[in-house]
Amino acid sequence: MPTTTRASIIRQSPGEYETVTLELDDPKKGEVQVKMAASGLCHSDDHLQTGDLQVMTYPFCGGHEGSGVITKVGPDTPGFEEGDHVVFSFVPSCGQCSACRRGDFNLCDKGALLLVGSRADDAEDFRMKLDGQNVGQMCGISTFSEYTTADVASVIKIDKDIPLKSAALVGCGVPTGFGTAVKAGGVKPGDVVIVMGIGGIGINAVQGAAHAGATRVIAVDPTPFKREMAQEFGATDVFENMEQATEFAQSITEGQGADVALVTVGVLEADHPAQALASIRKGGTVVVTGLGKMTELTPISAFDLTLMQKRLQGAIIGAQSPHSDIPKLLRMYQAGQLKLDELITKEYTLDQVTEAYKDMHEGKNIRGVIVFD
Ligand code: CXF
Ligand code: ZN
Repeated sequence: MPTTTRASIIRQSPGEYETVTLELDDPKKGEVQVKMAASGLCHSDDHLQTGDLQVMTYPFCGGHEGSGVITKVGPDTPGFEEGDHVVFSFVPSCGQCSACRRGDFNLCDKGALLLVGSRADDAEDFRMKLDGQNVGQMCGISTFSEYTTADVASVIKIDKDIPLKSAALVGCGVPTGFGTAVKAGGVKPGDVVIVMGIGGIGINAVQGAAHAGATRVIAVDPTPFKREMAQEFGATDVFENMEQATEFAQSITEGQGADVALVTVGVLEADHPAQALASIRKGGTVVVTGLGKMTELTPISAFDLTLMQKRLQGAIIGAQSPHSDIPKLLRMYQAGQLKLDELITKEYTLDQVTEAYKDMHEGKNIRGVIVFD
């Protein structure tokens, strides 16, 4: 018996989120159904509204960062049962494909259809319907919905004493930002690090860089509120723009520049990677994590790359391994070593997605979160 669920969808891109009632499949083999407790409002779901990120199916149900409680389990879901508390990872990780077998769990082959929003093994098979029409699930999970059904490759069981509202954030923003610094960026004790853009990702890059022992965590954002937040999460220095940050990094490194620059802007523009490359020292690393118009090309200085031996690294979910690194982040939270509660600026209802993204664009939020009844 399919479940009905209220959910926030987009009918085209550019477009706007609206709340509708969908029919949701019961879990099939390897799937669970979850009653959502909370969903983070990541900038990537807004990229669907602006059209920067184009998906392959419309309507499309948003949301890729969330937590909840299992209501139904399908066959072949060992280790999961009704009542389990879970968080979703926005990338699945099956443990069996060639990417997982070589240890690149964040690059799992099951992620190939994330922007189709169908089941991972069949681009025509969808778990959500609107009046009989297929609805794509954002990243195969769709957390902007009272209930959702997903592959266990995207689901991580968590301790029941972790507040679900804060736990939701370890599905995207926290591992993406933290991993951008500690894994993809390889920040080391004593490093000088520039974090370019302080939103839900950049703030966690700041906390990751501070955690990894960077002596200077230089946060760059034009919004005063974001710069203040960055300081609360471990930034040692804050600037409005990259020119100022680069000049400062050079001034404390005998003119060399930062060791690592992390591009965590909300909307990636063509010249951002080059700006970041100009801010680092010879042999330093730039990590590009922000999303923008995904069809756009980015001009890069071959001089910087070849003769200065600079490294330009992309990262998805901060190059973290979802099924091992997400539980680690939650253990750090439980041990008081990672801030999660403080990331949440404002709570919204499911019907307030558009309003939440308006607040985000006005620079009012680090992370808005939908809290379900
Ligand atoms: C994005 C990456 C592109 C697909 C949607 C999710 N990552 C994090 O927000
Ligand atoms: Zn996200």
